[in-house]
Amino acid sequence: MTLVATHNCVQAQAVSSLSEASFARVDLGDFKIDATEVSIGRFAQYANRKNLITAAEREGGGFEYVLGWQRRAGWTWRAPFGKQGTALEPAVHLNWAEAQAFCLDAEGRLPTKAQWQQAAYTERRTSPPAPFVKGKTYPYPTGDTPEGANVEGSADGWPRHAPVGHTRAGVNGLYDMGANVWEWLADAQEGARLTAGGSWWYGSSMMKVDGMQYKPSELYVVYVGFRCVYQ
Ligand SMILES: [Ca+2]
Repeated sequence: MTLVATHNCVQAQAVSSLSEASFARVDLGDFKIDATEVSIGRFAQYANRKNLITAAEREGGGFEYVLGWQRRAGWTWRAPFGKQGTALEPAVHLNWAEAQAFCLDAEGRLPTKAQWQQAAYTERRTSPPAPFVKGKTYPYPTGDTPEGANVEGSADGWPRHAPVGHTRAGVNGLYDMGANVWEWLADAQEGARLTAGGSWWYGSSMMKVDGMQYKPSELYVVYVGFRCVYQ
């Protein structure tokens, strides 16, 4: 199967668990969007083809926040917490330009705020499964409540990030638009780029639309990943 054959630099064990679900796109009419955050396995295909060395790899490792930003040696998109990640974990420790370059290579782009907001909160499917209602706008990407998302703490089953597509599907059948990892958006403001959805490090309030935050576009940290949109 060609999909698996191209994952030559991912551990054999990880390759076998890279499901095609992490490549799925949802058609929202005006645009399509990845059903999940971009996974390590998917990013590996691209990075290996491009012989890509990311800023986190070049500069000594990505960051986590412990009473301030602290660099962690060896923490990269391949090894989000310092040891090899599995193929379905979200790709993190990537700055805005690295995320956008991936999407452009896939013939897409990072979502605009308007696109991401529409996808995350307003149900567009013709016949969505219960409890979702076509045309309804929800406060959370999970629906009326944040239940089912991977937020702070381990009560949700995930003390840190979850593999993509493993939490409960939310509005428009999308996974982890709320929490798991923040997602880079296209919108810029004085050297910063917007991020949306919150993460496993935050509570559920950051999943709401007003939880979006601008972050320095050069930032590469364990809490921020991305997904792409396609025309
Ligand atoms: Ca997310």
